[in-house]
Amino acid sequence: MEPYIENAVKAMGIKVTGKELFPSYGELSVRDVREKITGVPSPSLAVPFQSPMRPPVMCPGCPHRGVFYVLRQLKLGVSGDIGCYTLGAGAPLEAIDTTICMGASISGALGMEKAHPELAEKMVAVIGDSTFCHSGVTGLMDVVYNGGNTTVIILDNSITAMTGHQENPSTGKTLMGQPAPKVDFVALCKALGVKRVTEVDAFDLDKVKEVVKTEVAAKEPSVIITRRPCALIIKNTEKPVEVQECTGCKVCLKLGCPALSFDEENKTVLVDTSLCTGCGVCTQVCKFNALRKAGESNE
Ligand SMILES: Cc1ncc(C[n+]2csc(CCOP(=O)(O)OP(=O)(O)O)c2C)c(N)n1
Ligand code: SF4
Ligand code: SF4
Ligand code: SF4
Repeated sequence: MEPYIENAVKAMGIKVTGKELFPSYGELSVRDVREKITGVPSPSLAVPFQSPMRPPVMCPGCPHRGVFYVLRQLKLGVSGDIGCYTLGAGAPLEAIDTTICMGASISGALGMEKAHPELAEKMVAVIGDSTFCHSGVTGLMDVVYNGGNTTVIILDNSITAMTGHQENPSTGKTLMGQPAPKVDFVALCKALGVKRVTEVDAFDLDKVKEVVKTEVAAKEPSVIITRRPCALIIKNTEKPVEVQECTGCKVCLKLGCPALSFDEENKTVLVDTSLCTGCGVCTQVCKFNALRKAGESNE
C-alpha cells in the first residue's frame, strides 16, 4: 500500500490527495474509504448476537487433507508454505507449525535443522507444486549444497489452486491454456542432487505414513511427491461414502472435511452426500469401519 501511483501522479505536477488520508498498512474497507472521504462516521455494524464461528477449511475431497492428518499423527514438526495447504495449520488438522512467506518452507526447515541438528528426524517441509516452481527449487538446491538432511513433501495437486486455479510450469499448460513443456519433479529433484525421491498417492494414508517415516529417518535429503489433483479441477465419478454403525468416537472429524458433521442427539456422524466426493480418506481413519465407500460391506 505504498503511494506508488500517488507519487507518479504528483511527479506530473498534478495535485493528489492520498496518504494523508489512507494508511500504508491494513485493509481498505468500504467503511474506511467512505469515512475518510466524506468525514462522516459510518454507522455501527454491531449485531445483537454472536455469529457462529466458521473457520476456513479445505474442500471435501482435497488431496492435502490426508497428508496433514498423517503428519499430525506422526507428531512431526512441519515447516509450511503458502497455498491451500496452509489451511493445514488451522483446526482441526493443526499440523503446520510455521509459515513465513512463499517458498520459505524448505530453507526454513534447513535453517532449523542447522540450528538444532536433532530436529532433522522430527520435521518436514511441505510445499505446493506451484510454490515449488516459484521459489522452492532454490531452497532444495541449498539443502543439497549445505549437506542438509531435510525431508521435503511436494504436495502436487496439478494446479495453483489457492489463487484461482492457474496453470504453472508443472501442469503442462501455459496460463492461456496452450500446451507447454511440463516440469518433471522427479528428474528436477534428482538433477539438484537429491537421491531419495518418492512418489505417493495422496489418498493412500498408510503408504503416505510409511514413506514419511522412512524418509525422515534417512540421513540425507529426501523429496516425497504426494500426487492427486485438486478436487475442483477433476470430473469426479466416485460415489459419496456411507455411514453404518458409527460409535460416535469423532476421530473422523479431526480431518476437518466439510462433508462430515456430528448428530449430537443420535451420537452419529452424518455425511452430506451433496458435498462428499467419495475420496475415501475418512474411511481409512475410522477404526470401526463405520464409513464405507458406497456398495462396500463393513464385514
Ligand atoms: C511472493 C508471493 N507471490 C504470490 C503469492 C500469491 N500466492 C498465494 S498461494 C499461491 C500459489 C499456491 O499454489 P500451490 O503452491 O500449487 O498450492 P495450492 O494452492 O495449489 O495448494 C500464490 C501464487 C504469495 N503469497 N506470495
Ligand atoms: S481448491 Fe483444491 S487444493 Fe484448494 S482446498 Fe479445495 S480441493 Fe484443496
Ligand atoms: S464414523 Fe467412525 S471415526 Fe467417525 S465418529 Fe463414527 S466410528 Fe468414529
Ligand atoms: S470421502 Fe470422507 S473425507 Fe472424502 S469427501 Fe467424503 S466425507 Fe470427506
